[in-house]
Amino acid sequence: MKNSLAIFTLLPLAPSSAAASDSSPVRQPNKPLNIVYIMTDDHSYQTISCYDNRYIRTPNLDRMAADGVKFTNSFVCNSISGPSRAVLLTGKHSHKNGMIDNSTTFDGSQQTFPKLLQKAGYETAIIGKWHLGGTPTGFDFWEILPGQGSYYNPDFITPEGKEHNEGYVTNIITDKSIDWLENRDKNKPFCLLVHHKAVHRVWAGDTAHLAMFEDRTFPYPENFRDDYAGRQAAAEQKMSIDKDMDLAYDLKMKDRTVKSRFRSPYVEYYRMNAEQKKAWDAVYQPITDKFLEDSLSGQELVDWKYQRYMRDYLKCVQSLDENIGRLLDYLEREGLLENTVVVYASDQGFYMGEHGWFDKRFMYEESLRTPLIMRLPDRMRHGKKEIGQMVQNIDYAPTFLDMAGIAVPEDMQGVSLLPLLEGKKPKEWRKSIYYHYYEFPDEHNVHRHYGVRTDRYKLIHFYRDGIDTWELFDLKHDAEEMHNLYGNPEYETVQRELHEELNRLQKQYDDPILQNS
Ligand code: SGN
Ligand code: CA
Repeated sequence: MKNSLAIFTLLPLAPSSAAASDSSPVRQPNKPLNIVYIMTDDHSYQTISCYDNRYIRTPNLDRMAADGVKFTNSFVCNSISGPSRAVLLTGKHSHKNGMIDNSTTFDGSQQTFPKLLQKAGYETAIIGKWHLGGTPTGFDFWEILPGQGSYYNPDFITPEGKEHNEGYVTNIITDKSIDWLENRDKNKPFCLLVHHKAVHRVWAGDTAHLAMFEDRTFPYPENFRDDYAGRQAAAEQKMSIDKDMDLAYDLKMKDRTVKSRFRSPYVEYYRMNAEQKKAWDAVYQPITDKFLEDSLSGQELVDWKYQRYMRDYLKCVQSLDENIGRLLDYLEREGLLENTVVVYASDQGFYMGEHGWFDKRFMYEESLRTPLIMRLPDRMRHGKKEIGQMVQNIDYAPTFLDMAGIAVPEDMQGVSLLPLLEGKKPKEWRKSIYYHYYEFPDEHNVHRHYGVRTDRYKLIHFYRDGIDTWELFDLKHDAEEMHNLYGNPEYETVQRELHEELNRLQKQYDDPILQNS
């Protein structure tokens, strides 16, 4: 097979500086659109039924997609929490907003879309996970989780100090969001960011859902037993279900004979009140007893870990979906849906056993992609339920500004998605996306890398810290990204064109690390 076809025409992106067009049918001058942006943590598109129905039904997320649009090629710039949140706020790649990894502190003095909305008369709020260090700027109201926050009986940081809450975090974030909507200044348009903790590790479900999925056995992804041949960085990671998922900490086997790498493996359990502990023990004690009795090893143990992981993860998704339903119902009851865009996204994708993994970080599909659903008011619907153009989280800030009728600043690197929502087919839409990940070694040992993805191909460079490897994938023939084609003579032209495209993107986005340096 010869692959000498041109991979793309090099078209410049539509300029991000284009001021919002006044002829847009979606905005009504005297009634600016409200924005509710719901972001979850580590929620994979594989576990949203309108994207993938193998694992769980998510009727409320599906309802959002049915009453709006689902993006089928939605990506992040840097697959990790803090950086993703900084990209969201600024509309800029990590090297431009300064938040390159989770250990950096976000410079809150810079331009963000909530600040620009505020200036234009919006009331702004953020509730839930912040994970950018310091405290939020650009918000009239904020209540945030400290760091990663807790699932059970979580503390929040508020402008008045620390506040303790009894209950389960997903319910509490939703309650707080509804309270804020109820008590906001009703003369102003609003933008509310609802940032959930779930479905982050250690995947602790609400007591109401603990028994769910226990009778299910989930199918294995095709590349569950990957040998990482030809992919050094993939071989060196520490995020495998087999080797790195902890029986006590991650999988909740609470018994003094279960060895753990963690000094305090039962963090969530020790936060629970007596009633919560009782509900927890009723589910996990029999599972622990059976686990000790069976003393599994080898492949049987790996399979058992995968099933446990899936069940616990899905319990958290169940609660998210129900709470999203609760928030949608509130908006509907209040008559707000007719002038509010409700957006759903995760801070990045997640591995549900693909390559044998949990976690994210890599530029491979499962963590490069992120779900993106927008529930639209009637007047914005154009019959098109799926948007296939490549979009990235740098685009959210320009989109929200455009929705509010505010000109998108020149220095934002994303582009407004409003034309796509309006059913237009912009001729000059991007043909490739740029990615750059920096957090090494951290606990999962994923090497630094950057790369380009087109609709068919992906080129990645892993660099620094003892690695200098390139990977090239043909997604049409190898959707699982198991065969590194870099250096394969049949892909010589493709490879050269991808290098050129990568160079072009690094120039366009002004990333100082050029591939040949
Ligand atoms: C924690 C997790 C990691 C995870 C990072 C980043 N460990 O450190 O597994 O990769 O967060 O996640 S844990 O023991 O604390 O759960 S992120 O989504 O916040 O970027
Ligand atoms: Ca995350």
